[in-house]
Amino acid sequence: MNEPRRVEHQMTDKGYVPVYTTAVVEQPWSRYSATDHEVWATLFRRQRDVLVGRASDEFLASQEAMGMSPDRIPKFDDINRLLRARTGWELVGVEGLLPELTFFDHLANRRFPVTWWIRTPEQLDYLAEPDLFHDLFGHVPLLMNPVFADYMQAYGRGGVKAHSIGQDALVNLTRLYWYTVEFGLIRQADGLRIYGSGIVSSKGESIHCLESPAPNRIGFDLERIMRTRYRIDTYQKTYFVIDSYEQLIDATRPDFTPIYARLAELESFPAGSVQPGDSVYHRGTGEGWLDGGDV
Ligand code: HBI
Ligand code: FE
Repeated sequence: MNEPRRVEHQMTDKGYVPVYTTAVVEQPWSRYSATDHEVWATLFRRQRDVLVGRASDEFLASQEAMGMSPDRIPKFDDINRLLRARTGWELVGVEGLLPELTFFDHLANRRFPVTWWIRTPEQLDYLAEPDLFHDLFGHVPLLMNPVFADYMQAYGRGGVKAHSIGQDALVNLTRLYWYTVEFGLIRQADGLRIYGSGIVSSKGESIHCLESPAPNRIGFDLERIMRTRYRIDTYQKTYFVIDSYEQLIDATRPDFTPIYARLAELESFPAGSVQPGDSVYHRGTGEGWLDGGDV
């Protein structure tokens, strides 16, 4: 069970891309190896050590409320009993990255797709696709929070709609997901804290995003974020800060169609830029930034 079944890749005109499989699969819990459980335990302990004091109170409390521990890989069935009762969400096992529309449709129906396999010991520090640890440890806990749970469903519904509008709308919406769900920060009375899943599953970025002088830290602004390109292969150059999870759900109430139309006429912003009108918590020094590569 060590070698997770990789998502098949094929050569296309866009290069070597993963061929998405949309199948929903049962979590093969009894077939996880001792090594799989050890990888979970190692990553869980390492991340909890770095996240206490850095992750949002809500994130840490939700993980504990779910009974997540380093002892073993959690069972989707156990989590689903809790999650369905709390916010009506459930986890579904998948092979890996899904086509965007399939992914949005799951979220729109309060189903969060969780990759069934966990990375190998050799991939402890980085792997390109979301594995079980990234999804289960990173994304699932905040689905216990009713407001964030509503935001995730609203995002899914928005994604299904953006998919029918076109690629530009999808790019705008994906940036919103990237700078909130994956790499978002939240302001607490005792300082800035992490809630983004891409950060909480990475030891280095959990420290970098709050303590390095390099990145910008800027207050949440919906259209500013939807115009801002991001990085896939390095730490983010800019982190956006919400005041509350309610701010996210409030931002997704209006119909985005006129926003997409307005943004289609405007230039996008480089990932590391600071714009007039930004509410700047910290203007980054930019040290270590790579040029190019913003998407
Ligand atoms: N598929 N399984 C899975 N998990 C994701 O987080 C995911 C995805 N497909 C597409 C995707 N995320 C992003 O492109 C979203 O912005 C849609
Ligand atoms: Fe993710």
